[in-house]
Amino acid sequence: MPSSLKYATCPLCEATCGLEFTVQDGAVTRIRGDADDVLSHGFICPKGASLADLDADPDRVRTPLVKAAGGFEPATWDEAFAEIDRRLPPLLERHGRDALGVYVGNPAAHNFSSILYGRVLLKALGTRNIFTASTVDQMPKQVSAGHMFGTALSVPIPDVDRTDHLLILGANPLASNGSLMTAPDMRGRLRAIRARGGKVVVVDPRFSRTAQEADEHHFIRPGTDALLLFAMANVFFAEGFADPGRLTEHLNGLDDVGALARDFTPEAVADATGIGAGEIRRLARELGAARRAAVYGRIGTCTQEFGTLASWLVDVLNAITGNLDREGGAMFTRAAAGQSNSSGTAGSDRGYQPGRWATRVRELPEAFGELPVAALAEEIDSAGEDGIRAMLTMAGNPAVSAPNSGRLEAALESLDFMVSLDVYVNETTRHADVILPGTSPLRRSHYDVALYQLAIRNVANYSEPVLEPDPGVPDEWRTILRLTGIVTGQGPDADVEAIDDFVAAEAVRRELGAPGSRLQGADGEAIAAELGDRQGPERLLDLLLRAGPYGDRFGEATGGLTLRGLEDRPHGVDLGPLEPRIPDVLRTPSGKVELAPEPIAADVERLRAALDRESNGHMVLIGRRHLRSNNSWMHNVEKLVKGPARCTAQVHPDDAGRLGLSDGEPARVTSSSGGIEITVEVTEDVMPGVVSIPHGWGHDVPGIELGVASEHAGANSNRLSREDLIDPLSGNAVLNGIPVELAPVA
Ligand SMILES: Nc1nc2c(c(=O)[nH]1)N[C@H]1C(S)=C(S)[C@@H](COP(=O)(O)OP(=O)(O)OC[C@H]3O[C@@H](n4cnc5c(=O)[nH]c(N)nc54)[C@H](O)[C@@H]3O)O[C@H]1N2
Ligand SMILES: Nc1nc2c(c(=O)[nH]1)N[C@H]1C(S)=C(S)[C@@H](COP(=O)(O)OP(=O)(O)OC[C@H]3O[C@@H](n4cnc5c(=O)[nH]c(N)nc54)[C@H](O)[C@@H]3O)O[C@H]1N2
Ligand code: SF4
Ligand SMILES: [Mo]
Repeated sequence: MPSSLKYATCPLCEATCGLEFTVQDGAVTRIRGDADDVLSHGFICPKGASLADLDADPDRVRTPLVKAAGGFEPATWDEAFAEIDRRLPPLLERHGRDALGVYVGNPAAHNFSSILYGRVLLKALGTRNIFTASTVDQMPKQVSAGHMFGTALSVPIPDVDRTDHLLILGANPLASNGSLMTAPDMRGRLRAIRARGGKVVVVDPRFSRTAQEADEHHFIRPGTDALLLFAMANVFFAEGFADPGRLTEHLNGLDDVGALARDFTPEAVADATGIGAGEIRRLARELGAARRAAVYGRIGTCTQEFGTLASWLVDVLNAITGNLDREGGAMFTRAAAGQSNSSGTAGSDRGYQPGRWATRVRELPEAFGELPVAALAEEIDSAGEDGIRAMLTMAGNPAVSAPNSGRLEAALESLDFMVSLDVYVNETTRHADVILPGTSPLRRSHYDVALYQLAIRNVANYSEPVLEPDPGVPDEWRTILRLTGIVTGQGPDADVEAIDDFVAAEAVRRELGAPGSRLQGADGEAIAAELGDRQGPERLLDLLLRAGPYGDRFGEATGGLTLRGLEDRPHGVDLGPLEPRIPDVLRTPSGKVELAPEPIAADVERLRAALDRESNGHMVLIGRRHLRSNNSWMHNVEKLVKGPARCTAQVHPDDAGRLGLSDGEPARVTSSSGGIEITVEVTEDVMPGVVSIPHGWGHDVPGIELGVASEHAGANSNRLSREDLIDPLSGNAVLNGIPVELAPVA
């Protein structure tokens, strides 16, 4: 058979690179970056290049597994669903819908099936106990965006291709390939900023790969970004150049921010942050003087004690320097499909309403319909009669990714029943009673509904599957709808196609009825008919695209986007650079940017108390990412894990000397949650007083089926993180800045 070329978007991380696959005899023989991709222009990283290895991994689960006395047994789909039907509905009947907890992991956000059908299942489940990886990640940014702009994904994105000054805090896009910023090839884009005479500044407790590419790097004490950013804002107000420019008339609370910033002078924060007052003034003045500048903060500014405040202050600085919603500043993407800030009208909404319900034990509020995963273990082990008795995990590995893994693992083991939709038997799914396999990324279609809302250009790109489906592994939307059938009382053999027709009809109804809908007045029946023979996520996507801001509105807008049109453009469609969107992007009740939202302003008191905190000589733990890793789950690909061990504890030579630690030798790291043993790496790249350990490791627990990963086990840093440390406004876990002790292993 001659070989053929296929093009598909990589679903592994937020960069959404277009890849070119050479396919021969039903197998991928070569993977390259797609030079013609409208966004990535040929960029690829080692993970994307390993998609065929991931697909071929013999440990990848390809058949349902049901737990028996001696461990997991392969089962047919009918057997697996029959088992779920036998055990789950009676449990919900007896204890109520909230007896089921759900955890949705990161790959679900990159999965065309689960992003569109996950919400159908969650609604059908009717439980309030919904947890996701968002509360060990970006929830603080969503909360600040919700309060300031009205929706969770109204996140300003640095316009990196046009900016002259980029201030990066707590992000290492050269390793992570970017987050809340879909921008493949950040190395190239940072170099371009410098080549056009611009400046890149990185603030990070570690001299990261991104810092190496920058003009300037500043160490910062973990968890103190809000202090630094406030002090920069203070400089702008004190020197009289806080000026939102065009936005002035679209914004409330400028004076309030000035008042809140008053006490946070550069001198006041210098000790706490570890950055001198003179340096802070210079950083502020240079940011203000740049013709076009953007401030960008990511995981290091979110998964910390003041995550929401830091996330908010990033956009406060963007606003008061006149860079919010301006070319070369921080701008709002206008995604082609499925985003709440691209339909409807400004000022017509209720805005963000947090805290509609709360967890049972600590009464932590929900945010955007989910509860903090830091509370999951206690909701299982300490909520008594009201507690969670069963779990459903979808594409998530909370046993490794959530705080205090030791406690969470014990809680998972104590459940009455657990189902996992996943592709491996790992630290989490080993606790399940039934594992339902998901699909390989190469064997499913793809459209990145979520991440195109966060891209540095407006793009749309649909991919067909590269390879034929695995025999016996259905698309995940079918599995999700079959589960929906069970929890809605239709039994284990519900008519998936009929449920899907219902879902699609509902989606049409919603689109037509939405305020400001572009389909207002259209004939729903005709639209349903026109969506024609498609089913599953394709039918929903076609609807969302056609009803979206670039859509053909079912014939009303000639030349507009349709799925058919995207199918003919395998390299994607470029819909242009970001454009100013204020005020129409806003969904706050006032229709304005709320620069000093009341709940956020109220949290400033807590930050003030941090000003006087003395450094007590203890070490604090932070995380890091490596280019060849992906959270907890790609360590079973030999190509990615070979070479020097990446799960090490990086410490500064001063600390190593003081604590008696030696490079290459094991150390014991402990916190109030637990302890791990890990190899020490002595390096000046990490700030004194700080230890950097990547998360996602520790593949040495019994009962997992990860042959390669077990050989490169590493240690699970979340045995050290603490469920009691959260950012109160978002409920997000504090994963950076955790007090720990280090000692050599005798
Ligand atoms: N200490 C510390 N902890 C952290 C972080 C940190 O920086 N430091 N980072 C946090 C962040 S940002 C995140 S996003 C979370 C991630 O947390 P999780 O989402 O819980 O963990 P992942 O490691 O992404 O695990 C993904 C799971 O999905 C499965 N999977 C992969 N592909 C598919 C698929 O196509 N279908 C299905 N059904 N399953 C699939 C994998 O086998 C794995 O079990 O970790 C968080 N935890
Ligand atoms: N290769 C790879 N790529 C990934 C992932 C992966 O696991 N591996 N995970 C994906 C996911 S789920 C996400 S959310 C993104 C995350 O993407 P990024 O946010 O870019 O994540 P990191 O690379 O962990 O970079 C975080 C940086 O914050 C620093 N930091 C820690 N604490 C603080 C602090 O208090 N203040 C400041 N200023 N900095 C601090 C750390 O030293 C680190 O350099 O990456 C995604 N891409
Ligand atoms: S950067 Fe991300 S999207 Fe691009 S190839 Fe690598 S893993 Fe895939
Ligand atoms: Mo993440």
